[in-house]
This record gives sequence, C-alpha cells and structure tokens, in this order.
Amino acid sequence: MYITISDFIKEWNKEALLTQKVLDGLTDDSLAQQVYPEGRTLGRIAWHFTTNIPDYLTHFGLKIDKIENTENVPSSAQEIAITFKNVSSHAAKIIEQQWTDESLEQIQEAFGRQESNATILMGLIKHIIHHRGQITILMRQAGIKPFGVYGPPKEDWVHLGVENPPL
Ligand code: NI
Repeated sequence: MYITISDFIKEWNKEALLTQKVLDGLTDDSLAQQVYPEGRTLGRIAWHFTTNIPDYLTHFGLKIDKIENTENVPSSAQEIAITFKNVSSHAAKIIEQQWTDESLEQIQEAFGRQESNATILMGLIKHIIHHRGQITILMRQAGIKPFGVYGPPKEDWVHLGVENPPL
C-alpha cells in the first residue's frame, strides 16, 4: 500500500513503462483482434483503459482534462500508444500537484465501499494491469510476440539458456 505520493508515483511510472512497451508492440491490424465474435477488440480494450485514466481520477476528485472523442477507437496503434504515454505521465503530475501524502489516507466511497485514496489509486493501476493481461493474449492471437511484462515470452527463454521454460 502507498504511504506517500512518491511511493505511488514510483509504482505508477514502473507499470506505465511496462504498459507502454506492450502498446508499442501493437500493429494497426492487431487492433481488430477480438476476444470472441462480437466481443471487444484489442483496440477498444487499449483505448478503454487509456481514456479511463482521466475519467477515473476526475471521479475521485482530481482535476484533469478528459480525453476527447473517447467513443471512437483510433485505427492507429501508434495513436493509442502516444495517447497512453501522454495521459499516464500527465496523470502522475496531476496527482503530485493536487494530492499530498495525507490525501492518501482520506476515505471516500468507491464502488459501493468506503476506500482510502491510496486503495483507489491502487485500483487504477490494477485496472490497467487487468486489461494489459488481456491484450498480451490478444496479441498472441493476432500473431504478435508480446512484450514480456513480468518475465520473458516463451521465445526468449532459450536466450536465457533455458530449454524447457517453467509453466
Ligand atoms: Ni475496464
């Protein structure tokens, strides 16, 4: 749990960099990959968690500009990656400017429960990680080797001298 804003920002930046590497691996064609027929596309999922960042922070009392045109999923993977890069670094600045370490202990209603702002911020990171995991699977289905977020993808174990990767 985050005791200080600086704890949170460190974790936020670390995860944002990992998410950025996943998004940087997307191709325009891969954005159409679906979870199942009529399911959400990879592009919609990536755009959802990107545009959700300012919406989420606004909902919990921070002042941050929303992303325009959130309904239309970009057809360019690069546009999504750049938007994520801008919004994630902007969000870090907004939180640093508008909240203090004391703000993290304050309680407000979130999803029908009473939660501290520290937990609420952790929820935003978890939301992105949840969808980032979906995206790495959809990338496989789209024929792309995903970035190894917390460990190497299967192709890279051999470079580490491991012939039979652990399951
Ligand atoms: Ni979501």
